[in-house]
Amino acid sequence: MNKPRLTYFDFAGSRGEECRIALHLAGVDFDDVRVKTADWPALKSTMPFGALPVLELPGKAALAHSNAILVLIGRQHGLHPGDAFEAARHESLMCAVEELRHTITPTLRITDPEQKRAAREALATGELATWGRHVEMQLAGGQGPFVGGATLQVADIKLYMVVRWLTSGTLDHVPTSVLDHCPKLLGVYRAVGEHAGVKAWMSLSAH
Ligand SMILES: N[C@@H](CCC(=O)N[C@@H](CS)C(=O)NCC(=O)O)C(=O)O
Repeated sequence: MNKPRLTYFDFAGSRGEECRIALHLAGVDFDDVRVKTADWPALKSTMPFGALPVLELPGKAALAHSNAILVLIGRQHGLHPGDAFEAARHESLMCAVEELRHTITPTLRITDPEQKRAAREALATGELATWGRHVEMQLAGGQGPFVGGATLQVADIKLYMVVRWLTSGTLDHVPTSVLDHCPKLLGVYRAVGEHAGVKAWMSLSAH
């Protein structure tokens, strides 16, 4: 291996896509390895924590957990705050995204349609709404449009990806308006989506 390798599933979303966008914005030439679902069982036990994404850098051990990967890329390429407290503030938002995903994941496995509806409706009016309020309060003091002000950093990518998912309508019974009470957060989402580098990645990866 002579260049960085990012391994994730073969779709343009969630934790893996966050890392791909960060690598792209950082200008890193990387191998974008996309694992087919059928190949995953054989690979799972070879990954540091049995999950993806995983980043490999020449001469280093494989690195798992999306936030650790994002922070590393951010630190190495100017996409994460240099100030320790400001960095921790960004990381706390990134942790909040992971916590939220862990709240949602069990509802992805519900097969009974009525149970799923009940769980998702409760999620939308409960944990999702509360999560949005908490994030909004964290963003309240900032100038925007990004978490740290005028410059996009890895925490913005993390928030973008989860807001895109939650407001896309693909999560059955979660209305696309679920975060309408969070104008600052939606502002981060819009600003990331309009960022030239992010748009460039989207058009590249659409092919
Ligand atoms: N905390 C980890 C969670 C990783 C995770 O759960 N990844 C999912 C895909 S988004 C996965 O690998 N699922 C397949 C499996 O666990 O077998 C992270 O942030 O990277």
